[in-house]
Amino acid sequence: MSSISTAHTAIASIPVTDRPPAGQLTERTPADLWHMARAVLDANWSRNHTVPSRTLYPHQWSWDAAFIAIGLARIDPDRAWHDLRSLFLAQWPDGRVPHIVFDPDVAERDYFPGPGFWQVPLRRPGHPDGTGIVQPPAHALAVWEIYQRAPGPQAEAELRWFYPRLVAAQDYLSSCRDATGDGLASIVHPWESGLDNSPAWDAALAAVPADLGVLVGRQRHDNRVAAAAHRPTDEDYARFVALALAYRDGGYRDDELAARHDFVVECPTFNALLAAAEHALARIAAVIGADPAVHLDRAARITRAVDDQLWNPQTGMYHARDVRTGRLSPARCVSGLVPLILPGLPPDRVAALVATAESHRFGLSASMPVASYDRSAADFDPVRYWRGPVWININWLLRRGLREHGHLDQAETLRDAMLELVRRSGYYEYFHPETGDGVGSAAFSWTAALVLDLLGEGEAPPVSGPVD
Ligand code: 9WN
Repeated sequence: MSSISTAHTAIASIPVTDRPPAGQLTERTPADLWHMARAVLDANWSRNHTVPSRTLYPHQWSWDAAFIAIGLARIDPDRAWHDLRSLFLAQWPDGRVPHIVFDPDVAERDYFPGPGFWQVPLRRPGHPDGTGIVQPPAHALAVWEIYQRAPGPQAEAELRWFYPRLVAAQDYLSSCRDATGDGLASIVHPWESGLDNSPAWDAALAAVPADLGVLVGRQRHDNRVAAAAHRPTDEDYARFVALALAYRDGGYRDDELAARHDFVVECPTFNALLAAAEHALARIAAVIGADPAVHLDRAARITRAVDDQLWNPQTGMYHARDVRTGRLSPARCVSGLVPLILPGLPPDRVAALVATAESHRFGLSASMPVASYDRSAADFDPVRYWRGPVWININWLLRRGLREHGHLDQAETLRDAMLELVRRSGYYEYFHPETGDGVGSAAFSWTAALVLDLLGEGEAPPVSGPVD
């Protein structure tokens, strides 16, 4: 792991700041972007993992770790493996991978809700604490990406370490979280979607009481470090806290979810990543001598279920389904375009999804990447979390989908739009969908990591060692 100590040395010389350098914005070359992205990832490195942001998110997050590893693989595959391994050290015996793995050196007051809130029942020596909920399963995809950057005996050993763990994570989601037996995994909390505050959850959340009393004696950390106008409202936050408490107090059990729990929803992005993970596992299995067929079968089954259960012919996209009512959410959210990443999607669905992405609602053809919510919706909000802003991870996935289905020109347009956005604004957490201004954390890890991936794809820079 010599490259990890190199990273440590680099970190020491980088001031921990969450602001990009002023000036020179329009001068930035791809090489500048590359160096700046490395600096963001180095500054956000903490002992054995990368935090999403020093200010807002001081622990390790699950799907962030996958996106971060994809970028790290471009500059330092050892560090990518190491980072992702640290997440899986917190995996539960039932296979779930916590949505946050807590850094024991971070004080409880520096993030809410921290380990004291989650009170995870099972603490195992040598395993870090995490939460009891999950995030989208992007990790198999990341493992396969890292392997491809630097294949060889050591990388094969990593595949062998990850394979049973990834399979256990998939098994947990495909069995315990299949609340209706329809072949889709349900989320039990908006935080599990990764698109936390999306209008996709509004209909289902309306049934959850917004009791502000649950916030009494509990201090929101997010509003202390980010503008309240960008973050979920107190009402929604109260619902988030109440749902987390209910799931926790039910012992993090998943039986009879639809009858016992107030929020049980099938998300198109979550399930598309679940199927994409099976495709990645098939490739991994082929390298390590396991059976790819079982994964390809599962991928095909999940893909069919996404298409059967979540497609809305009126809107030409997928929608979240409230398992308790059986109804699709009426909101047109970007999460409903992400199934484009699935290889087995019927061609008419692909055509409809691309048309929806290119329409005025999402604006794929324009110079700006795709917004997180229908731009023409009355409640479209350009700065509030997942209710309008542009996010790089989602656009990176959409670009993969475009390439998967041969839409290479649109994929290039999207790549250019993403690079232009960070060239102008920096490695922000998310971006205003009209002005392109950066919003949220100014040194956000997955933005930097995925831009490294986009840059690396074009110019094939060195994968390790100093780039100077
Ligand atoms: C709650 C860390 C995470 C991302 C999510 C993003 C946001 C947290 C929050 O930050 O979620 O998990 O406080 O809103 O929505 O996608 O993983 O970057």
